[in-house]
Amino acid sequence: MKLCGHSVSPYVERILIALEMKGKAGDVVLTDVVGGFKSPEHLSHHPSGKIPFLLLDDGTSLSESQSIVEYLDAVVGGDSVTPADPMVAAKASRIIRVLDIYYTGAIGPMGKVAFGGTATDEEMADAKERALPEALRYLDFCIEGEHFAVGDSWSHADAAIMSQLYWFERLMPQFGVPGLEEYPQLSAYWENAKKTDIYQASKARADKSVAKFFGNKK
Ligand SMILES: N[C@@H](CCC(=O)N[C@@H](CS)C(=O)NCC(=O)O)C(=O)O
Repeated sequence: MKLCGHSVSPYVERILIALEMKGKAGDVVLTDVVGGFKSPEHLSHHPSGKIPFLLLDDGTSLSESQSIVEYLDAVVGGDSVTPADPMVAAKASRIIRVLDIYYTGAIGPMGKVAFGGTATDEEMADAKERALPEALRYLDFCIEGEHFAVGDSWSHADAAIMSQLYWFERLMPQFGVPGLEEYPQLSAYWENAKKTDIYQASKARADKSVAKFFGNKK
């Protein structure tokens, strides 16, 4: 199986982290986008021309990082990243939704500006003063442990959080966004998560990929 994309993307990293948690990192080969970025072949697998997408040996493809994590969790074996307890599983899923809906929506203007786009002063102010603090408060509320976001082992929620917070730490200071100190559950969790081998390996991959694409200007 090929995973098309690069570690510069938190969505690619979500999948690679989840595979590491499963002890199955070797089951998927990370490759460049087949046919080239935004090529007709790329668009045939992902109509928005985004990364990542998964390409099976029989040509079947699947886009959307979370759908890919869930598919791989079901087929590659190893430790499950979906909690067995229904409530814990739902809470892990809630964290992922908070990240993918509220957090990702909130950082939109900063992301645009950081990667060469534009945002109005009003959009930036709303993101920094309202939307991002609201999303982080919600995330803080959802995190239940200092070592695992929910339950008593790694889950796909941890993979989603770690991959997004890598970019939070890397980009937000340049926009004057304060750190995570105001969010007690989240900051205690994040301080521990950062020290783990799983996060350090992800950070090393992402750092290398950022250097390749942006020459460390981000
Ligand atoms: N919801 C998607 C998000 C994917 C996404 O936004 N990918 C970005 C890279 S981080 C991308 O490919 N952007 C290129 C573009 O939009 O042209 C997922 O979870 O896979």
